[in-house]
Parts: sequence; C-alpha cells; structure tokens
Amino acid sequence: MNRTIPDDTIAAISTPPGQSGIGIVRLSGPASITIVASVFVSSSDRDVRTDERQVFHGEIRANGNAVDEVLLIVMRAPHSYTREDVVEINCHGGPGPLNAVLQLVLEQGAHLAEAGEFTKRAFLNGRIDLVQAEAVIDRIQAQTRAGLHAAAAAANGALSRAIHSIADTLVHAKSLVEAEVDFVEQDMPALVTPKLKEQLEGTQREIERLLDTAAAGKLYREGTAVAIAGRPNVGKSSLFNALLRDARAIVTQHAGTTRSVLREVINTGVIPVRLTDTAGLRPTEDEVERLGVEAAREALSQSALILFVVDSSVALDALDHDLATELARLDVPMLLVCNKSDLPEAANPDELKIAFAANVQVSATGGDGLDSLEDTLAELLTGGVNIAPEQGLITRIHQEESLRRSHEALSRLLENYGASPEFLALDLDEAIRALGEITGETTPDDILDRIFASFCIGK
Ligand SMILES: Nc1nc2c(ncn2[C@@H]2O[C@H](COP(=O)(O)OP(=O)(O)OP(=O)(O)O)[C@@H](O)[C@H]2O)c(=O)[nH]1
Ligand SMILES: [Mg+2]
Repeated sequence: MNRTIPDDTIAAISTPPGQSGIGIVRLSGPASITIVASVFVSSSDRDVRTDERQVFHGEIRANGNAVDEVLLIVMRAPHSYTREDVVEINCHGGPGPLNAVLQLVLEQGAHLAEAGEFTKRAFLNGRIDLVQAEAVIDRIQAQTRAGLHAAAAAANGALSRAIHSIADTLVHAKSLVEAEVDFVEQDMPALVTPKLKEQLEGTQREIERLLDTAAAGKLYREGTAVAIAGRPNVGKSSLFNALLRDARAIVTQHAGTTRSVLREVINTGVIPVRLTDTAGLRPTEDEVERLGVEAAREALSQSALILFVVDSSVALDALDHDLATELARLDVPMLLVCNKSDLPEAANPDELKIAFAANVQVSATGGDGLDSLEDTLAELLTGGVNIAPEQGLITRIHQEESLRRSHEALSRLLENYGASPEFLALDLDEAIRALGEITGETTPDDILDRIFASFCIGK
C-alpha cells in the first residue's frame, strides 16, 4: 500500500500541561533544525545547523528578547523517533515559556502537530509498524509493571514478528499455488502437496495460539473490576483503603457509613484492578442508604470478582447467610475475606454453605494477611490465561478481528485443499490481507487516522 509521506514540519508541546521542572517542545520534519536555528542563540556561539553536536545550551529569543533559557537536543534523520530531523527544546516547565516557544516556532513555519502525529510519522517512515505504534500508547497508559512489560514486548516487535512469520508462510504458499495455476496445462510435478497442507495447518495453529492470548492481552491493557461487598461495618472501606494504600474512603464505627460507590485502580503487580467499595448491604428504611444499597448491587453484578467480607469477631447471623446466598446467585466468582483477624475469633465461615473461590483471613486495619489476599487475587484474576508477552500478545479488538478473518480464510482453504489452485489463491489473499491490517500494511487510511487520533498531542 502506497501512502503519502508528509514533507512538512510539525511541532507540539510533548510534556503534560501544568508546572514541572522541565517541559519539552518537539519538532519533526525537514525544516526542524533551520526553524529552531532562527530563534535560538547558542551560549557558546555554536551553529546548530552545522555543528555535529547533539546538545546545545542557549536562549530562545524573540525580537532580541530572551523568551527562555533552554537545552536543545538535535537528532538528525534517520536517527530519531520519526526518522525525520527532530529537535527537542527543553524549556522551563510551565505554560508560559512552553506556549511562547511553541508560538515562535509556529510563526517560523512549523505546523501544530495533531494527536499522535509524531508516532504516525515513525509508522509512515517505516521505523515501526502499527502493532508497535499501538504499543507506544499502551506503554504510556500502562498502570502496572506487568502491563508495561507486555507493552514493551509488543513495542520491541514480539507480536509483529509472530504475525510476520505467519504471513511469510502464507506468501510462500501463495507463490506455489500461483505457480501451479500457471503450469496446470504442463506436465509439472504438483506444488500443492500434502506437505504444504501440513505447513498451513501449523500456521493455523499459530493463529489459534495468538487468538488464545486475547483474554490475557485485554486483562493487561484494560484490567478488571473487583468489588468489595458485605453487611455494614465489617470493614469493607478499611479494606478498600488498605489495598489502595490511601485513606480514600471514610471509615467510622457506625454501620452504614459508605453511601456511594467508590472506584479506584490498584496495582496488584500483574494487572490493573478497578477496585470498588460499596455500601453495606442490609434492609433499610433510610432513603439515602437505600439508594447506596441499590447502587452497590448494580456495581456488584458488573464486577469480575467479588470480595465478600465478614467480620470474624462476630458470630455470623441470618443476614450474612442471606447476603452470601444472594451474591452467589450473581454467578460472579466470590472470594471470602474474614476481616478483623486481630480480634478474638467468633465467626465460623464454614457455616456459609457457598462455594467460595478462596478464603483469606485479614486485618484491614492491622495489615495482617493483606499480602496473601493480593496474591490470591492476582492468581484468581489471571488464572487460566496464557501470559507470555515475549511470544506476542494481542491486546486490541481490531487485532483479534483481523486474526479471526485470517483464520476463517485459512479454514476454508484447508477444507477445499483438493480444489483448483485459483480458489486456494483467493483464500490465501484474504488471509494475508487480514494479517496486513494488524501490522498496518493494508489498514485503510480512515482506520489508521482513528487509531492515531487516540494518542495524546505531542506523542
Ligand atoms: N479491629 C479491627 N477493626 C477494624 C478492622 N477493619 C475495620 N475495622 C473497624 O470497623 C469499623 C467499620 O469499618 P469500615 O471500614 O467503615 O466498615 P464498612 O464495612 O465499610 O462499613 P459501611 O460503610 O458502614 O458498610 C471501623 O471502626 C473500623 O476501624 C480490622 O481489621 N480490625
Ligand atoms: Mg464503608
């Protein structure tokens, strides 16, 4: 697919808004260096256009007046993020200097970059493929170390390599099939052999393996929802705060403290967990509390795992039993958390005749058992998913859809393997095109635009 490679120069503030030690205005394109040279005065009289150096100290000036003291990092094509000439102007981090410097370079002929445009240029100039470009955004948004690890593996080409290796086999098969079409009249030995079929079956299994990573990829990227439930006062909010390591929810000795649903992301070290604290569940006449209980039930039904909390220092009663039975009906895996383990034990959790996925004792306020709870949580949430980012992990729905189309085309081909080679060639084409949509080779422009538009400005 031939795409137009841009020849203008773009600029944007690449650091987040607000105040910080430094902030960066970045330029990319053939005029980057001359544009910056026209507003920069080196403190040691160096000329950024001709000097081989990469780092320059000096001032950005407008009409002879200093705008900011800066460090320039100059990366000449093709040794840069975009493969174009790139200049990063390291300014003082604040809206004042950054906007002034950006304004100046725009006046000198740079265009304001669109969201994701730097990364889009890296893609258009062939430095990275679409999988790697998308991994850049996953890296920025990664909320856990494992998520970062997965994004880094994708950025380094793990998935790209897996896809390319599949595509290579298919392209090779297609060349054989086409040769067979050409020579069908002549007395040539058959090229579409049982051995080739075996190879294609191996490729099909590789596609299936990648499809199997979709669940893990989604978990890594999007995380999952875990909700804390139980009757009032058992220590749900205390547990929420302990897992968050922050006094986010209000805790009091009064039953019915929490009224609204609170959500925060916690880092279990494996995948991001959106943890939800809910109002204590009990029948109530209080209007506000009743609304809280309704919202709690709604949040619980939408979670992937429920932490059912009981107060182990108080004997269980009918309400605990009713709640356990009610929640079990939601058909969401449930973990039993016996809280307040620092107090003398009075509850017997075995009385709850519910199949819990696990049973953990903790003291939300004292800290005992929290590590073990986090480990159990991580195990339950990732249990059964195949996690090997180094072998390629699909993390996006459009990747999964394309792989499925490739798989379908290949299934058709394998079913009709004895058919005439023209038919086989059609299915191979379809399978190859679908793979190209993952790496970006055959992705329609409007879809590309949509993908890059989800990036931030300056990336
Ligand atoms: N000793 C002890 N007290 C705890 C523990 N966890 C919570 N508590 C106390 O139990 C009381 C209720 O705690 P919360 O966290 O507000 O309980 P909750 O389940 O969120 O209550 P509601 O929001 O009313 O449903 C507070 O006084 C906490 O200090 C614990 O592990 N040990
Ligand atoms: Mg609470």
